[in-house]
Amino acid sequence: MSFDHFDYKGVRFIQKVHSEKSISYVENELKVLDDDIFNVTYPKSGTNWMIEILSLIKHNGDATICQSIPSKERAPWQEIVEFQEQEANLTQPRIITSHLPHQLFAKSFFKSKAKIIYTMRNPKDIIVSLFYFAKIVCIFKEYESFQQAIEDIVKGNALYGSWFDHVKGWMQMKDDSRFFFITYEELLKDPRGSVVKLCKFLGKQLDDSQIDSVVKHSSFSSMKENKMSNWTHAASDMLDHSKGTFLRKGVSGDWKNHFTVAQSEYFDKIYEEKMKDLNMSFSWE
Ligand code: PPS
Repeated sequence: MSFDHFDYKGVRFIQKVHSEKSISYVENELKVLDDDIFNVTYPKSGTNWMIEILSLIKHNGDATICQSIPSKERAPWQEIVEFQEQEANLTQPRIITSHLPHQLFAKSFFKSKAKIIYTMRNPKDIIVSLFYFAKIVCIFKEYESFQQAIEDIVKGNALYGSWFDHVKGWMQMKDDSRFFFITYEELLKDPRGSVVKLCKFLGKQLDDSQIDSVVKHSSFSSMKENKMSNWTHAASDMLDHSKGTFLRKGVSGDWKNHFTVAQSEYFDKIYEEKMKDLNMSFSWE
């Protein structure tokens, strides 16, 4: 995927969406509040799914807000140029989304009691998701081949830099009580159990029917139907809706339909080398 980009402290950003000023604002000026909830991910890891879950938890399972306010306004991306305008409209506890790597995150977070939820996904499925995403985002040039999409992740040339560095950077916080990490695969396997764990982490007490409502309204089928969550509200010069849908397949393991055996072995070898110092295993392994 190619796009007009600039690098900020070695990380790749999108010219039309970010600016040095908008990233530096988050890094150095954003005033993090103690009850802020940050939804942090590498792109295509389940960001929008977590926005929906957190929005529903915040509103005790009531889907009214999710069905009336677009996800990008309910839980805006803090590093984009429009964020400062959107920030003014957020109600507490604020849900703020970010794809920023650990080293560029808001300095004031580290002195606060705010919380981070970090969602990870099998990088092979991220590659597949990105491959299709590149077809619908107007400012991206489509990949010429699937191998190119693999190389983008392997070489750290995709947006927001290296997936490996992103995960390793954020995992430095794995034992911090303000940090909760979960995988896309766990969310798929046990959505209700995941919501219960999230509520516990957030100190939110929901009864059984409220939890059921969170699970129901954040399901792939509900989100695909919900115009406020499925990105059909995005302007046609941003997403080309004739080329695909944002909520594409919503499964794990689709990589098996796209990687050749050789590509899978190539990626596994690089994965092993780059992740060996982390000493952690994830649910997709
Ligand atoms: S982005 O552009 O970085 O914000 O994308 P992100 O939201 O992180 O990831 C998009 C993928 O998440 C899938 N998705 C879901 N899967 C299961 N259940 C639910 N509710 C759900 N919501 C979003 C979405 O379909 C993209 O994955 P793929 O594999 O492309 O389908």
